[in-house]
Amino acid sequence: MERTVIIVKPDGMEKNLAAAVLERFAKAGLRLVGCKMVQLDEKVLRDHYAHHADKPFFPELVSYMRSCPVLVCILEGDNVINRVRDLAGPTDSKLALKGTIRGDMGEDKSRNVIHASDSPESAQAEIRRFFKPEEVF
Ligand code: 3AN
Repeated sequence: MERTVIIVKPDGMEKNLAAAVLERFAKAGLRLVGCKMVQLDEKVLRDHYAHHADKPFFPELVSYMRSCPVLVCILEGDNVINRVRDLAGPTDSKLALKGTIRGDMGEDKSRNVIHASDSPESAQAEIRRFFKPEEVF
């Protein structure tokens, strides 16, 4: 069994899409083993997006992710990291196929509804970054 982290981003929260997003994962048979609403701060976002620190969109990305509370969840299932990324669709919502979360609910590269861990190493780091051990079930 593998675990992954998803974040319903500010555009998803503002559009009240959190339940619709979680329903897609539930219908795919993935189990929720952690879930909380949190206001992310600059420190945790700089850590989370460290691989984008030198990109021109980095300051905007950090301020966007701080613009309202988000929903951070851990999902569990076989091959869950790849399955969740397939259900999410590619980063640019405009390129995402209908039927994917980003294709159906996203707008562009930044307002793309969710974050999803991209590897087992990222998933482990993100579980530790966003959750205390007692918040994971
Ligand atoms: P993904 O979220 O699909 O794994 P990453 O890790 O490449 O994509 O990017 C992380 C986040 O950085 C994206 N979800 C998006 O919010 C933002 N981002 C990535 N590329 C761009 C871009 N070219 N312009 C604006 N924001 C971007």
